[in-house]
Amino acid sequence: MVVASPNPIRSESVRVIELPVIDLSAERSKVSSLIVQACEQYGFFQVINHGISEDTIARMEQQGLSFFTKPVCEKQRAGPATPFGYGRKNIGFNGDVGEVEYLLLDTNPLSISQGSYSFSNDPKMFSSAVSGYMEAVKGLACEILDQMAEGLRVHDSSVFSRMIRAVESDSIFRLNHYPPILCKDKVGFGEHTDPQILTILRSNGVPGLQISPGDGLWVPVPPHPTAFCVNVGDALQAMTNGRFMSVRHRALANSHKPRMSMAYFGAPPLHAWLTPPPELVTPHKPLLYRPFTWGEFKSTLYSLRLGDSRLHLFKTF
Ligand code: GA4
Repeated sequence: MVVASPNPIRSESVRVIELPVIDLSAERSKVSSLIVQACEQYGFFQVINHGISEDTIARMEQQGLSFFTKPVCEKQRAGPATPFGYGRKNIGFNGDVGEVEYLLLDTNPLSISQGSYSFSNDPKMFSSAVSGYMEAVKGLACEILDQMAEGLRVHDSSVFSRMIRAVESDSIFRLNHYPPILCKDKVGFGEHTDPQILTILRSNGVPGLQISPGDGLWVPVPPHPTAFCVNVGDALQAMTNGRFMSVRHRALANSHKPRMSMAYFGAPPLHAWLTPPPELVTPHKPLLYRPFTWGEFKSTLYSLRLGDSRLHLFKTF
């Protein structure tokens, strides 16, 4: 459904789309076809009845919020975000900035259990909240990826989930904090697509996320009280031979309330090849991107700016 909405950034058109809210407890074949439809149409959808307990989410949210309320010098004890640690304003290495501070964490279970997390008042509690949350969102991401493969009628239904289940998976976890900014409609995190396979996002109920369906419009995604927001990343667009869309999105800072989002980015191992399963390459749908590894894609994206398109550099024609 499309409805008119007041324009949050002057000179830009905005509309409201109700993103599909998919009930994961519904009948499996129905769920998988709804997921495929959403990925083809929007590249984004929300999931409810996802099986992740409120307690697991609340524990992580509470640890994240208590980290961001610390003075900057204490947050800096997490080290610089190169690749894991605390960062503020600067995004990536090529001059992108935003009204955001963040904590980037490794998702590897060994790194979590051995991580020192000395920046936290209670490092053990922090580590247990992260490992509980990681296990849960990774499980959810794998379940959704399996349903995608089933909905696409791909014979090997774990073809996508296998990549993020792998011990050497390059998945990361990011906590973003957008302090309230009096000046209205400031961009907290500039427009970009997510490079990985799948993103599982949860925010603290404060609006800010917007997606761009590609026609120059920005569409706010109002926060849902219990859902996770799921989106397709560049790697999945390549592995579905362009059937699923990795859609540009951004986050605005709120003028009243602090916004915190928690994003799990499910990624393949560095050596994994991002090629589509055979069923998705046909004479009518020839191979859209040349084969490349996640490692190669990752070095390309870190040489570019946040808002740059990257996948087209790998196109076959
Ligand atoms: C966007 C998605 C994730 O937040 C992220 C970001 C990464 C970073 O902040 O270091 C990147 C950005 C993200 C894409 C282009 C490059 C890399 C900043 C940047 C300019 C952690 C990721 O994997 O890619």
